[in-house]
Amino acid sequence: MSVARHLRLCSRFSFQRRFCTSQCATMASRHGNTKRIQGLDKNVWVAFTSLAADPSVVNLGQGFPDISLPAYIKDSLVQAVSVDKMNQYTRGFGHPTLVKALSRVYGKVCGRPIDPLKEVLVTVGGYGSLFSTMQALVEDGDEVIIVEPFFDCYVPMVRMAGGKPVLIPLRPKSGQKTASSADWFLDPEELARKFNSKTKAILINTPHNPIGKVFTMEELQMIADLCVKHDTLCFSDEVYEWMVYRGHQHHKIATLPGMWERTITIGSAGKTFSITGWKLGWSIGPEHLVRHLQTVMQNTLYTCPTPLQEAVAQSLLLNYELMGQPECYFTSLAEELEGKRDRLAAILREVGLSPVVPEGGYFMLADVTALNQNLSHVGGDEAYDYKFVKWMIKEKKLAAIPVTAFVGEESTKTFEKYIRLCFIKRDETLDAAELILKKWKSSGSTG
Ligand code: IK2
Repeated sequence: MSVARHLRLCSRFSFQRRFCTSQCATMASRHGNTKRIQGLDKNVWVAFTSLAADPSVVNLGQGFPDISLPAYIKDSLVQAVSVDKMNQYTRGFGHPTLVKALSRVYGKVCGRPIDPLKEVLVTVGGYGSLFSTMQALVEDGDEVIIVEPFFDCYVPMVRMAGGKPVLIPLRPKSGQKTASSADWFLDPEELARKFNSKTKAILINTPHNPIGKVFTMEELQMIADLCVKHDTLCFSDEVYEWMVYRGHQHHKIATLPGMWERTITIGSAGKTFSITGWKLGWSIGPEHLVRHLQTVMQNTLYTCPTPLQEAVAQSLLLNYELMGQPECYFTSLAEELEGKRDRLAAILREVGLSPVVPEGGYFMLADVTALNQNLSHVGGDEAYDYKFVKWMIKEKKLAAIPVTAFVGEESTKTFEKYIRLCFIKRDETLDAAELILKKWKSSGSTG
């Protein structure tokens, strides 16, 4: 190409770019975001997933397993796609085999029959289940009580539905070191004060992300009593229901007296079978509530991928038959994870960090105060844990998640000394994390 032609093209493109930029600026000012997403543009996963994507970083950040999966889970998907009709749309509210499998498993767990067609909705992960719940049941101006820390999407989802999040923090038991997730509790009187005539629902999460608390029967009963007294709903996020460690038991609030008819229970195939990339989840509850979630589903996503649903159904049925036996994945995964939990806690203690040992789930908080890491040179007005994790990823090649991503502004000071680490990881990944922490300690800046 001649130089003259090259220059002509360049100036034409740069004119076009300038023209486009000014057009875009005009359009952006005329077509801003809707009110319902105002202020919701920041997201911890978007921010930290890209930072942890560097392959040289040991990733104990976002909650996805890197352990190997049971062969039958993968085989069941291969089998499903090999049948022509499994590659086409299926029933919108949930593939028939999957809703039947869910009604069998949860019928057994809840000790009541669950209608697969009317009391179950299959959707896109626990996220989809939470979204359809909020859109279907939270009205403009409704208050939704949220236990803090909370899985980060709860507040935006309540806001997008027009509701008002009302936060209640888990507090450390007075005078105790928070060595276990059981050391965090809801103050019954403080919780009672949050309920009023505008309260539509309380959103709970057990086992809890990020603390790992497994709510006791007494704690759930206290919450249930308030729901019944104030005639509110309960949204119970139980995506880690099978990951509960020795000495603790998962209870479903929906099974307490007066609660079935007012509770939506949220579950996840991604968490149940360590297949987070499959993004299938479900809501289970009474017909008079689930039918509204189904309305949201039919008018938004309509249906979920058929082969994935078929494969999850087959894996559920197989484990349903194994319930009570050691090979059942519902219990064998927790056993495998308990060893990893104990190992990570030991590593953290060895380098002088204080872990909060979880009773359930696959996350562990670590108090990083003992590291005494001076981050005053890091600019910006972010909370300490945000600065700390960004610094740790860059300098130490170890990724975690800052805990203040899971709290409102008022609780930032309480939680910014913690980071969250995920331990559903292969031994080699935990080995690599151990190496980093030990080197860090021997370089003199820990403990
Ligand atoms: N509810 C809770 C409590 C969750 O933890 C999740 C998944 N979170 O995983 C990311 C992390 O915390 O690192 C969900 C709901 C969403 O589940 P799903 O992946 O099935 O959409």
